[in-house]
Amino acid sequence: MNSTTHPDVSFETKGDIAVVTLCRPAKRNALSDPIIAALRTIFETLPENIKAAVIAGEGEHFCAGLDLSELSERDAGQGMRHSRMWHAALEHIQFGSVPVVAALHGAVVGGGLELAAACHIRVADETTFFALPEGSRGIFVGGGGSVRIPKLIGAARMADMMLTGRVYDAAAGERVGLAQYLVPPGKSLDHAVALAEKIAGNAPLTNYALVHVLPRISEQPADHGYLTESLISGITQSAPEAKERVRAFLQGRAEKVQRG
Ligand code: 1HE
Repeated sequence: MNSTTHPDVSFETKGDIAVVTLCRPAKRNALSDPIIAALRTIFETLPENIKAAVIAGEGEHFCAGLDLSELSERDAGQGMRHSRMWHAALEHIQFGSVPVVAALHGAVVGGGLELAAACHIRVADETTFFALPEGSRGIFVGGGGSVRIPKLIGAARMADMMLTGRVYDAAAGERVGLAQYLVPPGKSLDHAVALAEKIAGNAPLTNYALVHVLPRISEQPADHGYLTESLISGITQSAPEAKERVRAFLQGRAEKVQRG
Protein backbone atom coordinates (compact mmCIF):
# COMPACT_ATOMS: atom_id res chain seq x y z
CA MET A 1 0.00 0.00 0.00
CA ASN A 2 1.25 3.50 -0.77
CA SER A 3 -0.88 6.55 -0.15
CA THR A 4 -0.38 10.18 0.82
CA THR A 5 -2.46 12.84 2.52
CA HIS A 6 -0.18 15.62 1.25
CA PRO A 7 2.46 15.62 -1.49
CA ASP A 8 5.19 16.60 1.02
CA VAL A 9 4.60 13.50 3.17
CA SER A 10 4.61 9.95 1.92
CA PHE A 11 3.02 6.99 3.65
CA GLU A 12 4.05 3.46 2.73
CA THR A 13 3.61 0.13 4.39
CA LYS A 14 6.04 -2.78 4.49
CA GLY A 15 4.00 -5.63 5.93
CA ASP A 16 2.91 -4.44 9.35
CA ILE A 17 5.35 -1.48 9.42
CA ALA A 18 4.38 2.05 8.29
CA VAL A 19 7.12 4.26 6.85
CA VAL A 20 6.24 7.95 6.89
CA THR A 21 8.65 10.17 4.96
CA LEU A 22 8.97 13.95 4.85
CA CYS A 23 9.35 14.68 1.13
CA ARG A 24 10.26 18.34 0.84
CA PRO A 25 14.02 18.09 0.33
CA ALA A 26 14.34 21.41 -1.55
CA LYS A 27 13.28 23.14 1.71
CA ARG A 28 15.20 20.68 3.89
CA ASN A 29 11.89 19.13 4.94
CA ALA A 30 10.85 22.32 6.75
CA LEU A 31 7.55 21.60 8.48
CA SER A 32 4.75 23.64 6.94
CA ASP A 33 1.27 23.67 8.48
CA PRO A 34 -0.05 21.19 5.85
CA ILE A 35 2.80 18.78 6.70
CA ILE A 36 1.98 18.96 10.41
CA ALA A 37 -1.71 18.38 9.58
CA ALA A 38 -0.79 15.41 7.38
CA LEU A 39 1.35 13.86 10.14
CA ARG A 40 -1.56 14.20 12.52
CA THR A 41 -3.97 12.55 10.10
CA ILE A 42 -1.57 9.71 9.33
CA PHE A 43 -0.91 8.85 12.98
CA GLU A 44 -4.54 9.34 14.00
CA THR A 45 -5.75 6.94 11.33
CA LEU A 46 -3.05 4.27 11.11
CA PRO A 47 -4.54 1.07 9.73
CA GLU A 48 -5.24 -1.54 12.41
CA ASN A 49 -2.77 -4.02 10.97
CA ILE A 50 0.15 -1.59 11.51
CA LYS A 51 2.24 -2.62 14.52
CA ALA A 52 5.12 -0.08 14.41
CA ALA A 53 6.10 2.99 12.39
CA VAL A 54 9.19 4.80 11.15
CA ILE A 55 9.52 8.51 10.38
CA ALA A 56 12.28 9.49 7.94
CA GLY A 57 13.24 12.45 5.74
CA GLU A 58 14.08 12.55 2.04
CA GLY A 59 17.23 14.29 0.77
CA GLU A 60 20.29 15.50 2.66
CA HIS A 61 18.55 16.30 5.95
CA PHE A 62 15.94 14.79 8.23
CA CYS A 63 14.27 18.13 8.99
CA ALA A 64 15.15 21.85 9.27
CA GLY A 65 12.29 22.53 11.70
CA LEU A 66 9.37 24.89 11.46
CA ASP A 67 8.83 26.45 8.03
CA LEU A 68 10.15 29.91 8.91
CA SER A 69 8.47 31.44 5.85
CA GLU A 70 5.08 30.88 7.56
CA LEU A 71 6.09 32.65 10.77
CA SER A 72 6.01 36.34 9.92
CA GLU A 73 2.30 37.21 9.82
CA ARG A 74 1.06 35.65 13.08
CA ASP A 75 -0.07 37.64 16.12
CA ALA A 76 0.34 36.26 19.66
CA GLY A 77 -2.98 34.40 19.70
CA GLN A 78 -2.37 32.84 16.32
CA GLY A 79 1.14 31.87 17.44
CA MET A 80 -0.26 30.13 20.51
CA ARG A 81 -2.85 28.25 18.46
CA HIS A 82 -0.17 27.28 15.96
CA SER A 83 1.94 25.80 18.74
CA ARG A 84 -1.11 23.95 20.09
CA MET A 85 -1.67 22.54 16.60
CA TRP A 86 1.86 21.09 16.68
CA HIS A 87 1.21 19.72 20.17
CA ALA A 88 -1.91 17.91 19.01
CA ALA A 89 -0.15 16.42 15.98
CA LEU A 90 2.92 15.25 17.88
CA GLU A 91 0.72 13.79 20.66
CA HIS A 92 -0.73 11.49 18.01
CA ILE A 93 2.81 10.28 17.33
CA GLN A 94 3.92 9.88 20.94
CA PHE A 95 0.62 8.52 22.24
CA GLY A 96 -0.70 6.87 19.09
CA SER A 97 -1.48 3.24 18.42
CA VAL A 98 2.10 2.04 17.80
CA PRO A 99 5.74 2.65 18.77
CA VAL A 100 7.49 5.04 16.36
CA VAL A 101 11.18 5.00 15.38
CA ALA A 102 12.83 8.14 13.94
CA ALA A 103 15.43 7.53 11.21
CA LEU A 104 17.73 10.57 11.41
CA HIS A 105 20.39 12.01 9.13
CA GLY A 106 21.77 15.47 8.39
CA ALA A 107 20.02 18.36 10.14
CA VAL A 108 17.70 17.47 13.01
CA VAL A 109 17.06 21.01 14.13
CA GLY A 110 14.42 23.09 15.81
CA GLY A 111 11.01 21.57 15.17
CA GLY A 112 12.80 18.65 13.48
CA LEU A 113 14.30 17.74 16.85
CA GLU A 114 10.88 18.29 18.46
CA LEU A 115 9.41 15.82 15.96
CA ALA A 116 12.20 13.32 16.63
CA ALA A 117 11.68 13.74 20.39
CA ALA A 118 8.01 12.73 20.02
CA CYS A 119 9.15 9.35 18.64
CA HIS A 120 9.96 6.45 20.96
CA ILE A 121 13.38 5.55 19.52
CA ARG A 122 15.85 7.68 17.55
CA VAL A 123 18.41 6.18 15.18
CA ALA A 124 21.06 8.64 13.96
CA ASP A 125 23.50 8.05 11.14
CA GLU A 126 26.95 9.63 11.34
CA THR A 127 25.91 12.64 9.20
CA THR A 128 23.33 13.70 11.80
CA PHE A 129 23.61 16.95 13.73
CA PHE A 130 21.27 18.32 16.36
CA ALA A 131 20.57 21.99 17.14
CA LEU A 132 17.93 24.32 18.53
CA PRO A 133 18.50 27.57 16.60
CA GLU A 134 15.30 29.12 17.95
CA GLY A 135 17.39 31.22 20.35
CA SER A 136 19.22 32.95 17.53
CA ARG A 137 15.97 33.42 15.57
CA GLY A 138 14.41 35.27 18.53
CA ILE A 139 11.76 32.62 19.12
CA PHE A 140 11.17 29.63 21.40
CA VAL A 141 10.36 25.99 20.77
CA GLY A 142 6.63 25.45 20.23
CA GLY A 143 6.27 21.80 19.26
CA GLY A 144 6.53 20.29 22.72
CA GLY A 145 10.33 20.50 22.77
CA SER A 146 10.55 22.16 26.18
CA VAL A 147 8.63 19.22 27.66
CA ARG A 148 10.17 16.33 25.74
CA ILE A 149 13.79 17.33 25.10
CA PRO A 150 14.74 17.87 28.79
CA LYS A 151 13.48 14.33 29.41
CA LEU A 152 16.08 13.09 26.91
CA ILE A 153 19.08 15.25 27.79
CA GLY A 154 18.16 17.40 30.82
CA ALA A 155 17.06 21.04 30.97
CA ALA A 156 20.66 22.31 31.36
CA ARG A 157 21.77 20.84 28.03
CA MET A 158 18.66 22.07 26.27
CA ALA A 159 19.16 25.58 27.67
CA ASP A 160 22.81 25.47 26.52
CA MET A 161 21.72 24.47 22.98
CA MET A 162 19.25 27.36 22.83
CA LEU A 163 21.39 29.98 24.58
CA THR A 164 24.65 29.34 22.75
CA GLY A 165 23.55 27.70 19.50
CA ARG A 166 25.59 24.62 20.43
CA VAL A 167 25.39 21.91 17.79
CA TYR A 168 25.78 18.25 18.75
CA ASP A 169 27.25 15.97 16.12
CA ALA A 170 25.92 12.44 15.80
CA ALA A 171 28.35 10.80 18.24
CA ALA A 172 27.91 13.50 20.90
CA GLY A 173 24.15 13.40 20.34
CA GLU A 174 24.08 9.68 20.95
CA ARG A 175 26.30 10.06 24.03
CA VAL A 176 23.98 12.60 25.67
CA GLY A 177 20.77 10.77 24.76
CA LEU A 178 19.42 12.60 21.70
CA ALA A 179 19.67 9.28 19.84
CA GLN A 180 19.79 5.71 21.14
CA TYR A 181 21.52 4.23 18.06
CA LEU A 182 24.41 5.51 15.92
CA VAL A 183 24.90 3.86 12.53
CA PRO A 184 27.07 4.49 9.43
CA PRO A 185 26.03 7.18 6.92
CA GLY A 186 22.95 6.24 4.91
CA LYS A 187 21.98 3.36 7.22
CA SER A 188 19.51 4.97 9.62
CA LEU A 189 16.39 4.06 7.64
CA ASP A 190 17.35 0.39 7.28
CA HIS A 191 18.24 0.21 10.94
CA ALA A 192 15.02 1.94 11.98
CA VAL A 193 12.93 -0.43 9.86
CA ALA A 194 14.75 -3.44 11.36
CA LEU A 195 14.00 -2.14 14.86
CA ALA A 196 10.36 -1.49 13.90
CA GLU A 197 10.08 -5.08 12.62
CA LYS A 198 11.45 -6.37 15.91
CA ILE A 199 9.01 -4.15 17.84
CA ALA A 200 6.12 -5.36 15.67
CA GLY A 201 6.86 -8.90 16.86
CA ASN A 202 6.25 -8.00 20.52
CA ALA A 203 2.98 -8.73 22.28
CA PRO A 204 0.65 -5.81 21.43
CA LEU A 205 -0.22 -5.17 25.08
CA THR A 206 3.45 -4.82 25.99
CA ASN A 207 3.92 -2.26 23.21
CA TYR A 208 0.79 -0.46 24.39
CA ALA A 209 2.16 -0.34 27.93
CA LEU A 210 5.47 1.09 26.72
CA VAL A 211 3.81 3.80 24.60
CA HIS A 212 1.01 4.80 26.97
CA VAL A 213 1.86 3.69 30.48
CA LEU A 214 5.63 4.01 30.95
CA PRO A 215 5.72 7.78 30.20
CA ARG A 216 2.81 8.32 32.62
CA ILE A 217 4.48 6.27 35.34
CA SER A 218 7.67 8.28 34.96
CA GLU A 219 5.66 11.45 35.73
CA GLN A 220 3.91 10.01 38.78
CA PRO A 221 5.11 10.16 42.39
CA ALA A 222 6.89 6.89 43.19
CA ASP A 223 4.04 5.36 45.23
CA HIS A 224 1.54 6.07 42.42
CA GLY A 225 4.04 4.77 39.88
CA TYR A 226 4.45 1.47 41.73
CA LEU A 227 0.69 1.03 41.84
CA THR A 228 0.27 1.84 38.12
CA GLU A 229 3.14 -0.54 37.34
CA SER A 230 1.46 -3.34 39.27
CA LEU A 231 -1.79 -2.79 37.37
CA ILE A 232 -0.25 -2.84 33.91
CA SER A 233 2.01 -5.71 34.91
CA GLY A 234 -1.02 -7.76 35.93
CA ILE A 235 -2.88 -6.85 32.75
CA THR A 236 -0.03 -7.70 30.36
CA GLN A 237 0.78 -11.04 31.99
CA SER A 238 -2.87 -12.12 32.00
CA ALA A 239 -3.10 -11.97 28.19
CA PRO A 240 -3.22 -15.41 26.50
CA GLU A 241 -0.39 -14.32 24.23
CA ALA A 242 1.87 -13.61 27.23
CA LYS A 243 1.08 -17.01 28.71
CA GLU A 244 1.97 -18.71 25.40
CA ARG A 245 5.21 -16.71 25.10
CA VAL A 246 6.33 -17.72 28.60
CA ARG A 247 5.36 -21.35 27.93
CA ALA A 248 7.38 -21.27 24.69
CA PHE A 249 10.45 -20.09 26.60
CA LEU A 250 10.07 -22.73 29.30
CA GLN A 251 9.73 -25.41 26.63
CA GLY A 252 12.87 -24.18 24.84
CA ARG A 253 10.93 -22.90 21.80
CA ALA A 254 11.66 -19.19 22.26
CA GLU A 255 14.59 -17.00 21.37
CA LYS A 256 17.09 -16.55 24.23
CA VAL A 257 18.64 -13.28 25.28
CA GLN A 258 21.92 -12.89 23.37
CA ARG A 259 25.03 -11.02 24.49
CA GLY A 260 25.09 -7.55 22.78
C1 1HE B 1 13.89 26.66 5.02
C2 1HE B 1 14.15 26.20 6.32
C3 1HE B 1 13.17 26.45 7.32
C4 1HE B 1 15.82 25.65 5.08
N1 1HE B 1 12.06 27.12 6.95
N2 1HE B 1 12.77 27.31 4.71
N3 1HE B 1 15.28 25.87 12.18
C5 1HE B 1 16.21 26.61 11.64
O1 1HE B 1 16.42 27.76 12.01
C6 1HE B 1 17.03 25.92 10.57
C7 1HE B 1 17.07 26.72 9.28
N4 1HE B 1 17.80 25.97 8.27
C8 1HE B 1 19.17 25.86 8.23
O2 1HE B 1 19.88 26.26 9.14
C9 1HE B 1 19.75 25.23 6.98
O3 1HE B 1 18.79 25.35 5.95
C10 1HE B 1 20.13 23.72 7.14
C11 1HE B 1 21.34 23.60 8.12
C12 1HE B 1 18.96 22.89 7.70
C13 1HE B 1 20.50 23.14 5.77
O4 1HE B 1 21.48 23.95 5.14
P1 1HE B 1 21.69 23.82 3.55
O5 1HE B 1 22.88 24.69 3.20
O6 1HE B 1 21.72 22.38 3.17
O7 1HE B 1 20.35 24.43 2.88
P2 1HE B 1 19.89 25.96 2.71
O8 1HE B 1 20.55 26.51 1.47
O9 1HE B 1 20.06 26.72 3.97
O10 1HE B 1 18.33 25.79 2.49
C14 1HE B 1 17.80 25.29 1.27
C15 1HE B 1 16.43 25.92 1.11
O11 1HE B 1 15.59 25.48 2.18
C16 1HE B 1 16.47 27.42 1.19
O12 1HE B 1 15.43 27.90 0.37
P3 1HE B 1 15.74 28.49 -1.15
O13 1HE B 1 14.39 28.83 -1.68
O14 1HE B 1 16.66 29.67 -0.91
O15 1HE B 1 16.42 27.36 -1.87
C17 1HE B 1 16.11 27.71 2.63
O16 1HE B 1 15.55 28.99 2.83
C18 1HE B 1 15.07 26.63 2.87
N5 1HE B 1 14.95 26.30 4.28
N6 1HE B 1 15.35 25.58 6.33
C19 1HE B 1 11.89 27.53 5.68
N7 1HE B 1 13.32 26.04 8.59
C20 1HE B 1 6.96 24.57 16.50
S1 1HE B 1 8.15 25.67 16.77
C21 1HE B 1 9.57 25.10 16.01
C22 1HE B 1 10.61 26.16 16.00
C23 1HE B 1 11.53 25.97 14.83
O17 1HE B 1 11.68 24.90 14.31
S2 1HE B 1 12.35 27.36 14.32
C24 1HE B 1 13.24 26.83 12.89
C25 1HE B 1 14.51 26.26 13.34
